[in-house]
Amino acid sequence: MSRKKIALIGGGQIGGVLTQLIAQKQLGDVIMFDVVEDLPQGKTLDIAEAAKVNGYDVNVTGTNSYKDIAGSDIVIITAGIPRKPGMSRDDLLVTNAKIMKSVAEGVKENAPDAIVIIISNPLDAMVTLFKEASGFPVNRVMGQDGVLDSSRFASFIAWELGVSVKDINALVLGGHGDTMVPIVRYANVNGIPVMELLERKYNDKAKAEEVMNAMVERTKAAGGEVVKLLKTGSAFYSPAASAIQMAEAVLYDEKRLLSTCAYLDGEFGVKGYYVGVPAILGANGVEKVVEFTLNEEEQTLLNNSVNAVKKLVEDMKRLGL
Ligand code: A3D
Repeated sequence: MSRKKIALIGGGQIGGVLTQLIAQKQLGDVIMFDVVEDLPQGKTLDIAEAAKVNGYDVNVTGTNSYKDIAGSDIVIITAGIPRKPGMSRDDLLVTNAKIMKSVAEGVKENAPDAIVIIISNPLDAMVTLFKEASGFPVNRVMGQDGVLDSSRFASFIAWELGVSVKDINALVLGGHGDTMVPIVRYANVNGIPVMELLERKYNDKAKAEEVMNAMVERTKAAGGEVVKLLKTGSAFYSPAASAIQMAEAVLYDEKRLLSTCAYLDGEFGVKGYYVGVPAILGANGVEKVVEFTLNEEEQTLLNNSVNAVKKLVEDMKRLGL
């Protein structure tokens, strides 16, 4: 069996960590594309030269030509600018939409059969734009948001309860913005509801709710918290790790049920938009969006988040992007 080929479009902070993870996990050969001359060549040369020490045996190369991504099985896109302190993801719309259009053309022309995972922000709008500009079928175009947002939520719960994060199940739905929806009702520690554990810890229902609300708000603002501390860019280790989990689900046909920015065709009452929902990821990309019953409050919050995504998509159209 020949090795898989993974193209990374964007060789910045996230692109670098993606390359390292792919090499260390030996998921396939990496071709890193960037518009900046010599950057992808230099970054991949550095990582390739650690192969002996790290014990990996895949090819890691860089390019400024889309032709070199031909035959890629998976394309992961991080091209675009990240946030600076004080910016929202939506502030990146105009710049990154122009970049995403050119990326869609390059991928469509040179890797027409690839499964595409997008990370560039504002995420839901960029995934929509890629799908429209490339004409790829919806199962082969997805965005990474919920894996990271859910991981952040799980981390806060684990730290609060003093248990391993491996035992936390926590799901975040909706658009990858300030309106995202952490689902409190189903957050659990190996099946035990988190709310019950908090109530027992504090022996006080109101205090437990207050602590949970703080974790929900921290999850929603978690990307901004990192931006504020870094001052020069946004999170890059955790977004890369999250996209790799999705790529592994596709490469190994794992049928993982992961929170994914996926195209909705009526599920959760949403039609024609990309939003974060639970979906089964396997060899065919997004194989199925998995619906479950939301209570009234959760549905209202999700609708609110979908409206924020709709607004961005409309803004893109209005601006002719
Ligand atoms: P950064 O380190 O700036 O890397 C972006 C790279 O894109 C740079 O190397 C650029 O040269 C390159 N680039 C610019 N224009 C093009 C183009 N036309 N074609 C190819 N490459 C191009 O940013 P980063 O890696 O930190 O972040 C990348 C994107 O991911 C940003 O839009 C972030 O906002 C976004 N991001 C998303 C998440 C999610 O969870 C969804 C988390 C963190 C960051």
